[in-house]
Amino acid sequence: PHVTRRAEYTPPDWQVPEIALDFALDAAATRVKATLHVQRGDLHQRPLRLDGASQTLLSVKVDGVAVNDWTLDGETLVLPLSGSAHVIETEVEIAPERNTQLMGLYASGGNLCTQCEAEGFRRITYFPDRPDVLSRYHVRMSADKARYPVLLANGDPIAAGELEGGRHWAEWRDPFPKPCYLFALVAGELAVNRGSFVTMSGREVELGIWVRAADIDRTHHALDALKTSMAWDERVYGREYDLDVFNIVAVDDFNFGAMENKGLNVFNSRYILADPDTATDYDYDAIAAVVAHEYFHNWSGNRVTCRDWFQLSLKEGFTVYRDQAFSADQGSAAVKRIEDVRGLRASQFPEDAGPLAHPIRPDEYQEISNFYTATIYNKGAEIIGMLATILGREKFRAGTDLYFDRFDGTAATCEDFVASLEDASGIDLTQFRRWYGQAGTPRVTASLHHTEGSGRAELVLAQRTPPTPGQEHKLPLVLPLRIKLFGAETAQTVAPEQTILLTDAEERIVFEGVTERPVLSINRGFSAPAILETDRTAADLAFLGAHDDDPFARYEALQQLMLDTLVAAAGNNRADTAAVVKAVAGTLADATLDPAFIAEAVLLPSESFIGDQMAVVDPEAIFRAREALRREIGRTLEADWRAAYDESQATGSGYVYSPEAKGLRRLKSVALGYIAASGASDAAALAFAQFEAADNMTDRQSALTTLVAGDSAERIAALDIFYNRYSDNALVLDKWFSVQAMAPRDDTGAMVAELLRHRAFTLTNPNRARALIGAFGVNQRAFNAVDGSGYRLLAEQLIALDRINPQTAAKLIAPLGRWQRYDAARGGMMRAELARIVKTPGLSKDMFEQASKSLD
Ligand code: BAL
Ligand code: ZN
Repeated sequence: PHVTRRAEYTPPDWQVPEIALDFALDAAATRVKATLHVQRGDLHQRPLRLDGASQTLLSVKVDGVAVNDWTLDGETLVLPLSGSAHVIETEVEIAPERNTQLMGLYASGGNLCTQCEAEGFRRITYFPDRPDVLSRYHVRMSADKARYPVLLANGDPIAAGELEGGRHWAEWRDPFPKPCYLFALVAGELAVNRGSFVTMSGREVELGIWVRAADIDRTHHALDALKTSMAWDERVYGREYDLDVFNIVAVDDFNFGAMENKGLNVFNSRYILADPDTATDYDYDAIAAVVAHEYFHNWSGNRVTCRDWFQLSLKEGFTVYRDQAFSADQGSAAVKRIEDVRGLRASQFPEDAGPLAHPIRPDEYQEISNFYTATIYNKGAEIIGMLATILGREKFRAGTDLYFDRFDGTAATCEDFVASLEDASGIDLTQFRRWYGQAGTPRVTASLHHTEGSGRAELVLAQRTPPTPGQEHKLPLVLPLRIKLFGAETAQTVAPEQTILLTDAEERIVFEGVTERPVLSINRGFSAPAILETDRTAADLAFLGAHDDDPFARYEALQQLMLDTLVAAAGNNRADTAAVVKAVAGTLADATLDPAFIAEAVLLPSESFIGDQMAVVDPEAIFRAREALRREIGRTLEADWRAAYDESQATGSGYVYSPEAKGLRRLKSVALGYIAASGASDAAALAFAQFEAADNMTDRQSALTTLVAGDSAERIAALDIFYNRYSDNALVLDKWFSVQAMAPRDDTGAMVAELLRHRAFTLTNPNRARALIGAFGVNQRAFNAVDGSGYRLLAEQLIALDRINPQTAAKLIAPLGRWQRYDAARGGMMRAELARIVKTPGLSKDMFEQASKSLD
């Protein structure tokens, strides 16, 4: 397979400052005429090479004259040119309705839309498909007016008119030079929810959210989120929107969550459509976060783009950092941090510890689509967060201002970003740069020594990053660790919070004036994306769980206490479950705490996170230990759970989307889960009553999830009612599939096999595929069934999906790559399935890269 390497980057031979595109749109056969104004780069004699894929070339002209001296090198169009500037015209034909990969121009729900990042534009027309070729776009579209009454593209609309034969046309011009991955068009029958936003310099921007007419009432939350995002980016980063219109279109078939095309974001409908009856609080939050994320890309991604795809985290890590800060500002920052860290641990830490580990700035790839990963996005965001911590708010802002000023209108690198921060702050980031090139999660050990009566305490910190594929030896990283010491007796501060920059393999920090036994609070706020190993006792953790004044650290102490207990129990070692029950009781009873925080803090760590702590993952033992502890917490505190349930229910009735109301619903759902775990005889009836009375999807789905975990008659009834009520709503049906695929049941594997044959299941819709197959893959116990049936099921589905949509298929392979973490029997069966995938004839390069690397 062809490998692209970062070290081999060379600037483009030809630039294309202007491009005009003329689309004669039709689902079966679309004609695309492209006019490229090309300019030769530095002195060279090389021909013009235009990337292409899956299209039929009809004609080529150079400076107005038809030519036939072109050749195809694979699918690349090679044109010998003599001068320094030429006009190249090509005409091609493409077939949107046969495009199941959902890259390039494709059909979704009767409409036509595009997805070009990373390399989809070459499936539309011949072009140098690389992010450092920036062009001004002029786009003309014509189409059947009845079928495609709305014609949208990037930039501003400039003209429109009628044609014979029931067709019409529209022209759009985008004044900002952009790489082709940011090109977009949409044609279809769409209704619009319009709004407007006045920017900080007083310009009025027309906003539009375009969806099918039946969904228009589900667009208000997204429109509000867009306006809030625009104001936030002005306030926090000084960034103003730059076009007169900003459009968002929702489509049902989409590989990503959404796409930041200039002035015309195209979204997966799950990140636009919401009303209380169909969307959970989690969905509402995710919609606001993704709307913000794509909007923020207008600066961190579009105005300043990436030089090459190795720099992907330049825009993605930074933009995730920005959207996380935005979301934190909309409600409980502590809960948001807890959710983000939980997500990082669920998806990125395992990636960093497995066969697909890569640095946030990778060195090579076979297929760039495989690098839209939790590492590039979420670890990338953590690395920006550490830079913000090290620089402090003002210097960080000065650094981002300098970065935007310096690189506006250009394609930049991660190094450009770091150098801007360094220049603006005067802080040397030489060693920090290692984060960009080194994969793997660092492990930090911390032990605190104190001799009674000495007045001194010494903290010994050490860091080590385990080897990852291709990187045997790791260097020490810069780890900003926010640290504080509490007195074990008085719970007073004995050493105020400070941020220690751990830069060496081992360091010692001395604290003076320590008058009582200190307890260490470390990595407060999760200030560095590391795995911490400390010598804190269960009593210390319980103490911090009750007293730490950093909410994240408080949560973390409780999680560590639970984790230690569960790992011990799963390994058949002595486990002090009573300490966990007591800590949960104390948290639940603490009236000073926000219900949203309580709900997160009393949840046990996930089965997979427990597995990540074990030398060999034992999925059955983990499941049993966790269920037993859930039962104990449920039973011992049953009265408290009922009180919390009733209180949340009473205070939270009548649907409102606000941080307070969300917190109460969350606590209610967690309480319901524990009441059910207690084995109480009325639990199913209680859940079913909630299910039936719910005036919102959060309550309805949480009741369904609780019922699906048990064996009551209400389980089947609720599943049927849910299905029938929402059978015409694809996004809600996705939930119906997911809830069953994630169920902690003995028969989940068999259920999933049956659901694959359900008439509403299809592999052609990525959301549906992810809802069932993706959800099953992260159900640790069901997927790792001892007979290997889970592995076989996933491999078969991945092979089938790869023929339809390689990009989406390849993203679902990760669970099979965890074979090194399991016993020999399971590991052998996982490897056998990976080997079967690799040997499949006609496999995509997406899947080949992921499956073959996963075998190593
Ligand atoms: N750029 C791909 C989708 C996103 O990260 O916004
Ligand atoms: Zn992004």
